[in-house]
Amino acid sequence: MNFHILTLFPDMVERGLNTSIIGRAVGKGLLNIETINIRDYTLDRHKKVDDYPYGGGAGMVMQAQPIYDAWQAVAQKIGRKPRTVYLTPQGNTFQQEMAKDYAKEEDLVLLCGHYEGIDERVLEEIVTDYVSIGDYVLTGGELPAMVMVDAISRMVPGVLANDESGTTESFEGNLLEYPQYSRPEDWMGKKVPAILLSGDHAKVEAWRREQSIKRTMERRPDLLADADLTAKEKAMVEH
Ligand code: 6GU
Repeated sequence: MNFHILTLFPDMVERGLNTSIIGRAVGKGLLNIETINIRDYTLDRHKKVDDYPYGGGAGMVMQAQPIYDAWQAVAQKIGRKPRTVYLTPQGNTFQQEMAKDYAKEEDLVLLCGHYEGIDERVLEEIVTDYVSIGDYVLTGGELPAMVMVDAISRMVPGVLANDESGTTESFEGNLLEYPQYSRPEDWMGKKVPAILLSGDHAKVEAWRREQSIKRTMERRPDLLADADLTAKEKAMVEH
């Protein structure tokens, strides 16, 4: 999968995404992460990419021309109009299901804004999806773009090793993950639950399932409405 990230701060994005599992997947050729510096496309002789908002008001607005030309360079390279996400607090809140859906794309453009926003006319021309990562305001779209690349990439086949697999974890079936333990068996007098040492795989699975449901009830009861529960589990949750 190819990510094309349009940004005024390519070094921030590059440094954030070249480590750990994502860095390994790039090394393996499963992912390509290309940053495009919007400033490289300005036709302004002072390399300016923003200007005052018509109608007045605080801050600066990113101009249409450099963004459109940077996006066109990507479209030309891949030979078609790519799905194009604008990262904005005004977008749809990013969810695990959206990460899975974006992971099916061969190419994805992520447009990072700064200042007070981007000239609406270029957004109308190139943006297919408006995405936010939550209800708070950040100074730019770079961190949200990195969040999206991480969440999408781990859904691309081959990016996670088998033992990192995404099937038994938080948000699968809208349940939170069960608690995990590793050595030692006793840490500061706190014991690992005995069932996990029993070697009885069926009992371990049943315990983990119960813990997932309990944890979701306590921490994210809002998820339970859409959780994949058996009739028996639903009855338990309701009592
Ligand atoms: Cl996508 N951008 C900005 N600037 N702030 C945000 C956001 C995006 N999502 C949440 N806050």
